[in-house]
Amino acid sequence: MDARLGLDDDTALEQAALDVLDANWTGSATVPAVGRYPHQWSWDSAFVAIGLARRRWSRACSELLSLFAGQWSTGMVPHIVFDRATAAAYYPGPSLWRSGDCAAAPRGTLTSGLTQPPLQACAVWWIWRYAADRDEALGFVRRAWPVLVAQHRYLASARDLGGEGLASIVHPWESGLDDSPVWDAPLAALPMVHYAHGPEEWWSDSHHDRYVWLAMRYRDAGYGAGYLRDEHPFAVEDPMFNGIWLASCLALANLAEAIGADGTPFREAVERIRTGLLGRLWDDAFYARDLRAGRLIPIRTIGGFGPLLDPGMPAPIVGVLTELLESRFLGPSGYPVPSCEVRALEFDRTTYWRGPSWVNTNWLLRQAAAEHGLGGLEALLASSTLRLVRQAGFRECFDPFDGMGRGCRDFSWSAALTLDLLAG
Ligand code: 2M8
Repeated sequence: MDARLGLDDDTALEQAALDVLDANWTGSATVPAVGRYPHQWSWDSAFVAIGLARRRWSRACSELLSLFAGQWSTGMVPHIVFDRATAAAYYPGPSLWRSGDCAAAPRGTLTSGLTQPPLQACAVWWIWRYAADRDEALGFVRRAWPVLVAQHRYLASARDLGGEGLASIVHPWESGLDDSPVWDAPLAALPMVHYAHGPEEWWSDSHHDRYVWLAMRYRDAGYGAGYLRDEHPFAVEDPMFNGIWLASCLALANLAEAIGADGTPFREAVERIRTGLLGRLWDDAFYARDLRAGRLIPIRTIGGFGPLLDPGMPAPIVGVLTELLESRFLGPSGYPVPSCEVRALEFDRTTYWRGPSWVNTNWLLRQAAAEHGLGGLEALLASSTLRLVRQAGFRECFDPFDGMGRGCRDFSWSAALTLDLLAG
């Protein structure tokens, strides 16, 4: 299903989105796309739950609970929870991660050893916010609460590799913006490696080999926190990951009120992350910091707008970011928002996170615009995203110049967030 969906008919568009989500539902979770992504991914599931919260409330809860079953005893929520039935259909699968050999991994559930942007508390907030039955919602939030608290503790301890309040990612896959040009330099600093692996049409061999090599090194070090801190060769403080973490801390502070818990630690975490973002990642825009090279990575991508998710970002910074977004991302593209600055040498309109526009990052930026009272931007991001899916279907990503669909068809977060955008 990827024919033009009809420009005006919201009901048909909504039904088409629900059909995609039903087709991608395994009975316990939603796969990002049947075939190419046959397991449960962490931030994908958070986006799916957000989209379902106003349409299939109970399923939104089940989606997250299924992901939470993969949580490690360290508190880490893994980036993939594998479906044993389709284990061989995706590379790298459980045999690369070998989570079963790691004492911290859950028993009976196979997962990857990495995490992804921690959007889950925001998704739980969405579910709370749109619940019809308060008692049922309270029951769900109480179940999710210890998982989220442990997840956030893990980020603040094991992942504060720079010691200044920000969480580090230790693999490009943890960013969710996998092949972003931001990772080119830290990847180039790794030794040359070659592995035989499954067919890949997305990456150059050397990049993918390095992804696999990094994952194997971390695995062979027993996924230890000490190894990450002292030896792991890839450690980056990413503005999108940390902006999402901050937004989730705010959600936890709000959820604390709902269940009568203490929200103070999460409000303090918001302050700490904001200070880290401004002190460590801000220059003339937000950039990722390569901890191993000890420098900012001077490439402007969609990731640099993550800190806008903070409603407390100082107004002058919001002004600079808005200007940057309009002049170098929105203006030059017909179908925003490109994942890389259009005039950058690294920009590539055809390749995944190196140029194409994505529904999830559009949705995040729309949330950010709403937080800062930027009504025009909010409306533009909503309408241009709906225009993309109406014209090209629920594709994985889109050409930022002509809106052509790229990557998978019937992609879950594109469908789910369409539901949320239609609901206003
Ligand atoms: C992409 O990432 C996976 C690896 O995790 C892949 O390329 O195979 C990214 O777009 C990521 O953000 C997303 O969560 C995942 C599943 O949709 O696909």
